[in-house]
Amino acid sequence: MHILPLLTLTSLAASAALPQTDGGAGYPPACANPRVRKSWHNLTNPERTEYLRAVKCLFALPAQGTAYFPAAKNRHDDFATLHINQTSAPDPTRNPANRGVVGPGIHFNGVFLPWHRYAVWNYETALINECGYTGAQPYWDWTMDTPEHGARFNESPVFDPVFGFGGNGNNPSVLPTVPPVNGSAPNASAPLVGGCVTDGPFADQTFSLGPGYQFGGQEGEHCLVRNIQSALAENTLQWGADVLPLVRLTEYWNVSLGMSVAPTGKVRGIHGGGHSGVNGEMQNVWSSINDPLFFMHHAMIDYVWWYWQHLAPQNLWAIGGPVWPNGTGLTTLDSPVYMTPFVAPDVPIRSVMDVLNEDGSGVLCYTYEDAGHPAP
Ligand SMILES: *[C@@H]1O[C@H](CO)[C@@H](O)[C@H](O)[C@H]1NC(C)=O
Ligand SMILES: *[C@@H]1O[C@H](CO)[C@@H](O)[C@H](O)[C@H]1NC(C)=O
Ligand SMILES: *[C@@H]1O[C@H](CO)[C@@H](O)[C@H](O)[C@H]1NC(C)=O
Ligand SMILES: *[C@@H]1O[C@H](CO)[C@@H](O)[C@H](O)[C@H]1NC(C)=O
Ligand SMILES: *[C@@H]1O[C@H](CO)[C@@H](O)[C@H](O)[C@H]1NC(C)=O
Ligand SMILES: *[C@@H]1O[C@H](CO)[C@@H](O)[C@H](O)[C@H]1NC(C)=O
Ligand SMILES: [Cu+2]
Repeated sequence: MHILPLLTLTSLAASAALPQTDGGAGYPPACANPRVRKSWHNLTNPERTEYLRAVKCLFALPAQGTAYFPAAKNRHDDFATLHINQTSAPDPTRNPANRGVVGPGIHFNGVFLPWHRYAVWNYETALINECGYTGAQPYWDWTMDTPEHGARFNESPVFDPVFGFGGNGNNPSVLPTVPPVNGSAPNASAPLVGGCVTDGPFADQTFSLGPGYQFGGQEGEHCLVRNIQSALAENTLQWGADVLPLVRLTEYWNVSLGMSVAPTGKVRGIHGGGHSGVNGEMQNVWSSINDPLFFMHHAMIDYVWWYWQHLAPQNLWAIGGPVWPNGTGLTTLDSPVYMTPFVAPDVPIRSVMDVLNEDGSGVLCYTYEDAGHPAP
């Protein structure tokens, strides 16, 4: 059985659930023509090629934030610098000259989902406005790459060398330097990373931000590293066993935290499962955003939040959780989402709650094609 009635837009329109009329096709006036995000599994090969072309275009455009982060070389790097800067690093060994924020951060707190939603939206906007991309941001429905669907994670179409993002690193014994970290950061001495990716569109791409919280310089340019962990991913990313227990939770903060600390008691939630499943750069809490798969994964995380937001009327505007990962402060709809100055204006969380902007006060305009999985 599938959850079509509650979640497809056609049924929303048919049931007159939308508050205002006539933005066309039942969409609200402020969002008459939403971007419709589809599962990568369901894109045609020409659609996949077009997305990959646009991502490569961002790598070819100059950075706009070099006044703040001189090591940024291209437009893709601009997003990396913001994520690194916004990721909390209470580490006294961090070089003060390039440490970025030592603050509440964007993980394990209430702004985690809104920040990443707004980041993906701005990335999608850059693909469209700066690279002429004709589609919407796809999402990586990794539940399709698990035994639940008779599939293997490492055989996901996202790893295709021609119509995907390329595959695994080629040298799993290589352990690039990752700065020592404490707290909730990855265990740097664990064998987390493999080798440079050698096929696909990003095999020759070099990165000047990261690894870790470094804003360039120390490590020089480095390759894209992956070390796919299929067993971990397959055990963490199934719809029935992992997503449903999460979306059955009824409080925003429980859902948000549950993305990283699984309600099932497993070591990782679906957020960590995607990052650690790809591994390498994707495993890095700061510089995972270098891997273009970051945006595919976070679109799926956003899909799950969006899905939950539409499971009950009170969910759409539900917010909460601490400001600091240590539990201090309370996140509200007025809490800021930082994206300035070279990606997008800062907005309050309330501006990114409703992806269809039904009340006209927000900044987003997109929706998801439902993945067609069983309802909770
Ligand atoms: C980096 O983080 C610091 C600390 O919060 C902040 O003051 C600064 O504006 C950020 N820089 C950019 C370019 O976002
Ligand atoms: C990391 O934690 C260990 C164990 O608590 C401690 O000995 C070390 O000084 C910490 N390092 C940093 C950089 O905070
Ligand atoms: C970190 O990883 C190493 C290598 O796998 C392991 O020996 C060590 O126990 C781990 N430390 C923690 C704190 O998990
Ligand atoms: C949310 O999580 C907290 C802490 O685990 C728990 O006490 C509370 O009952 C949960 N709320 C719901 C509605 O599940
Ligand atoms: C949490 O972190 C903030 C910022 O470092 C600090 O001011 C506050 O005292 C901490 N709260 C607790 C309960 O540790
Ligand atoms: C994706 O394709 C599969 C197989 O063709 C189909 O069953 C499913 O309904 C499609 N999903 C969406 C969201 O279109
Ligand atoms: Cu992040």
